Amino acid sequence: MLTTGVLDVKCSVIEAEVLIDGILKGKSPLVIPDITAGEHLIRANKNLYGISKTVNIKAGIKHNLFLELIVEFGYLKIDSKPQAANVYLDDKMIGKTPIEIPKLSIGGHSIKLTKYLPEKILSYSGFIAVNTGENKIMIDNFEKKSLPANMVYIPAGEFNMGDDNADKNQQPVHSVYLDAFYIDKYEVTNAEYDKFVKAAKHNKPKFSENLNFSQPDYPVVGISWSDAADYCAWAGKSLPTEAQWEKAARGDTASLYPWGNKFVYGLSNIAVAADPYNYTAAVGSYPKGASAYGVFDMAGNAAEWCADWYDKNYYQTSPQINPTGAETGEYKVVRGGSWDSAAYDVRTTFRWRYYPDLGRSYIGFRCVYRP
Ligand SMILES: [Ca+2]
Repeated sequence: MLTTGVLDVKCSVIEAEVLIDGILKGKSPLVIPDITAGEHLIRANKNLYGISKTVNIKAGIKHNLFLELIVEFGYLKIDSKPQAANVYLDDKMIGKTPIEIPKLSIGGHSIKLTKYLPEKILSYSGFIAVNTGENKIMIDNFEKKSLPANMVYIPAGEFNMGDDNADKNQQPVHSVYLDAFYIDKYEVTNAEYDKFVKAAKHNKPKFSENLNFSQPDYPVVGISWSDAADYCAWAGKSLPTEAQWEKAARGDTASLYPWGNKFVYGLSNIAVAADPYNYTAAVGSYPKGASAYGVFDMAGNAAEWCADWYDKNYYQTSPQINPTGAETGEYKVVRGGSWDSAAYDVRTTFRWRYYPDLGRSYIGFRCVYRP
């Protein structure tokens, strides 16, 4: 018994793509000699034109279908003053202004723009009704948002990550592009962390009763990776990726220490006899040891949890744009060395790691902000 029919598709434009039930069958004009009997969704499109039609195929019958294509899409250009704002179309990041979307379905679409400036954040949120043909929108009425206190702006751009003269896990040196972000100028302090403990009813850090570590303006230590991540989320921030951390520490010149290429005594709280601190020190105690971007204690004091899982071979396969570390692992990345580290271990490229569940007296953290 015959169970198929014949479908002959012609369109108002030649060489339109013909899809049957979502599967591309070829270009018009097109004859399908053995289409199963029953209902099928036939679709044709070319450039900004398209049409869909349901056809009920009968066995043993030839169906002639003519599809009149209509404009289903519009062209949209989004621009802004200032330019180079991040563009989110229907909640998906699509690039920076000015940007052209050559084929966008007609109807309402949401547009969000953000631009990070050193002192403030510009943001815009709205809708556009896209019509057939050309649509243009120019956004210059940004809302100005202020930044949380004590955050440093790190501009978008490339920097060199790694060190070919150091351990294998820091090789090879590779160029990384990062979107702009803000990073805490200081390590998160006990006083700041205590606000979170009280507000979120979170467990206290391990050394909250130990006077060597518990002063309000000292970095919080003895917290697990999840404690640190929870704090960041509570503060509307996140842990830095390893790449963000390294860029904030070494600046555009790829310096091996935050202040330059040579180790200098007295610019960081590490494990040396001449150092006035046996354990942690108040954050920001070494202003001359700040990074080129003005971020403090990126060498020593508390070592710092990063967002990434650690993989010693990661630099060999790291994506070039906004890398976020290994998919999974046993350890989380820890950066910057601590009051308990030797000079070699507080270099900006030095990759250390630790078990995420364990809090240690030499590991703290800081946050990044990307609203
Ligand atoms: Ca530090």
